[in-house]
Amino acid sequence: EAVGPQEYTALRLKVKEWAPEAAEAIKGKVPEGADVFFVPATLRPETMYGQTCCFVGPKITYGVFKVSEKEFFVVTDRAARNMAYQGIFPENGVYEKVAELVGSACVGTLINAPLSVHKEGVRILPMESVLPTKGTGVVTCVPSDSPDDYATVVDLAKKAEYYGIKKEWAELEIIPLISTPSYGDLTAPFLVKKLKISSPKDKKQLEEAKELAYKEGYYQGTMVYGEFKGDKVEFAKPKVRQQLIDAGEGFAYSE
Ligand code: A2H
Repeated sequence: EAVGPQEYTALRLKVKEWAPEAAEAIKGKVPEGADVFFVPATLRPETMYGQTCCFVGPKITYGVFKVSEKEFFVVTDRAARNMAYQGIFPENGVYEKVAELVGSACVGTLINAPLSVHKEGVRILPMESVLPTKGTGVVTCVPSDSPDDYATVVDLAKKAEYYGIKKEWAELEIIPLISTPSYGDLTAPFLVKKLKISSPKDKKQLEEAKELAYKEGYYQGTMVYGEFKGDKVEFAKPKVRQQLIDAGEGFAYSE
């Protein structure tokens, strides 16, 4: 766990098509024609090209918060409260919840993920290990570079029926984004295999894989995709972050 404030990049993932249960839950509460965004918080903005889905905790209750008449955010109450003191809502300290959504009801929702190669959109999928007490409670999935994300999508595809999802939602193409001397250009799949991680429940090995991936990616990584291809990750990270912010697709969020 990090000490001191974490500086995240929050992303705006716009809903293109709601899962039926979620559509029912927000009916009459979110104005027709307004945009709703799932808002994940990430420490790896330079990997956003590789988003293949977006995770919610299936048992977590999220709020739908009003940013303006035309814009609403799906995040935890806790995150909305923090955002209200960071100038993200119109009035300082004020956050207005118009509806509640349990994570499981959102599964299958189609969203647009900024920068992702998957322009057709990606799905909201369940991840048991999402903490309601960290970030926004929404986690965007980059299986090339996050061992947790990779182990989860493999498990979701394997047990699609059990999870009540379509297998193909968990099987979007994983593209190489970052190359490192030790782990090649698909760091997370490499480490998951190397540490013999067989499920998202292998907590200890996943913790180790996450440490290794993060350090190696940050200090030794070179971009092999996107506008900063050929540049060191350390250099590309703030650049991609700033681009997302300038494009209105992301914003700074800290806690
Ligand atoms: B990261 P830190 Cl490619 N519960 O984004 C569980 N995990 C959460 C979360 C929550 N409520 N909120 C954010 N996270 C994840 C990308 C990524 C991330 C990559 C590689 C590593 C990585 C794509 N997922 O994180 O405890 C988010 O996943 C490993 C450090 O605040 C976020 O960044 O340090 C990261 O954990 C924040 O973790």
